[in-house]
Amino acid sequence: MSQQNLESLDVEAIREEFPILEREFDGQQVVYLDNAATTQTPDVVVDAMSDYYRESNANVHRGIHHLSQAASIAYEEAHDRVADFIGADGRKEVIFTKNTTESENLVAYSWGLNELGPGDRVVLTEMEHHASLVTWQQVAHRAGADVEYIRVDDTGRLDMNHARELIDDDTAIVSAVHVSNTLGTVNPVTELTELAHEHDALSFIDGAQAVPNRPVDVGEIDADFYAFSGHKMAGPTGIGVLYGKQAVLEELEPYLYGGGMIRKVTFEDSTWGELPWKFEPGTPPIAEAVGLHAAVDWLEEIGMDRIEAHEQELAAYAYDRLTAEGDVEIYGPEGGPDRGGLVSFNLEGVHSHDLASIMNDHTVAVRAGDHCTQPLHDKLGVPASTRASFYVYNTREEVDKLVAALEDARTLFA
Ligand code: 7TS
Repeated sequence: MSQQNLESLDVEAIREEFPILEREFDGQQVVYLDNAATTQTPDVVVDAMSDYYRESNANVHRGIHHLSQAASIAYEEAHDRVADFIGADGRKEVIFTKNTTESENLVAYSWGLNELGPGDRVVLTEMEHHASLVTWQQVAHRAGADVEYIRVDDTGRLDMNHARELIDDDTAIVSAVHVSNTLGTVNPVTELTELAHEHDALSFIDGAQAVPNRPVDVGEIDADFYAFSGHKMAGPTGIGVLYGKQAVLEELEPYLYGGGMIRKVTFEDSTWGELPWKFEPGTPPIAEAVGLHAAVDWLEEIGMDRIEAHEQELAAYAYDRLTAEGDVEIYGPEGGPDRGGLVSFNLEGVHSHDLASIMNDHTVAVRAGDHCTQPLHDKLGVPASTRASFYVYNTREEVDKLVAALEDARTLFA
């Protein structure tokens, strides 16, 4: 995107909606570059949630009274808004969960434990987050199914020839991350879904690092399932989304049982209510749904294509600046269309935890560790990495502060 278009994204005005970005520690303003873990929350989202508690708080789906009706409508409308945002066919395809991890577990338990068996193959990628990798691995173990991993090549991209070899008629599901939270790679998820469908397998896409940062249309991708979290997209913690194709969800057994999800209960047995409530027993995250609705409104007002372009520009800038340092190893593709807005790296001779600690002395907030991708780090041959991840409110000056902090780390540790 051109500099002119970037300027049309008024980052300074956006930053004013986030008072937390003005916080200072030891007299230095925080530089928040840990957005892949959790993004900050704009005032409109905080206000929407506190207005809900002040004006409409009650339990949903139960009451005849005014407040319960107001809460129910707000909760249902949040489903509609999210459905519209990701191109789903309405609220029946949008299940609210706690987070991406729970969305993964819902499908793995409900579909996987019932449908997988010996001889079946679950195909993952080597860059899966543990939310997907551990969940499918453990459910496959219990079901007696095999797990295979699509290789990551030297550039940090998926080896699609290997994908074509692995995805065969024994494959029951392909579960792939849309954008890697460690490598930043944007994966060809439509192609992977097509491959899965050619072999009558299902496809599950982990969109935790995609939906917050780029336009996503689940209809275009055609995946059977797609998951993401509210707290990585300017929304609150405590709410996640599982999109599922209605026809697939209708066939699925519930994962959790209880109140609010049933049609008829006798002492002997029970039948299930309509989608999506069949998968949302108990009191759901109502205020969080209201907050997520506000976050989606806020993101769309800015424009997902502009958010994507802004992050790509920052990631490319960070990639170039870090490469120019000479003693920094960066993982994943070069800055460009198939890299999302994050950069993981190591400074020669310095452990990532030490580096993150030096960064913190400069009030630069980055992540150090394996980012819940241990097997991928094993493959990269490093125990950990340092990750800077960007959002719509970050600036080039903040990238400069990150790079400037490297000098201290060299002096102290290298
Ligand atoms: N999938 C991906 C690709 C992720 O990046 C994360 C969280 C998850 C799933 C799990 O999301 P949750 O909301 O259920 O926790 N990733 C990170 C991270 O990179 N650092 O902290 C959390």
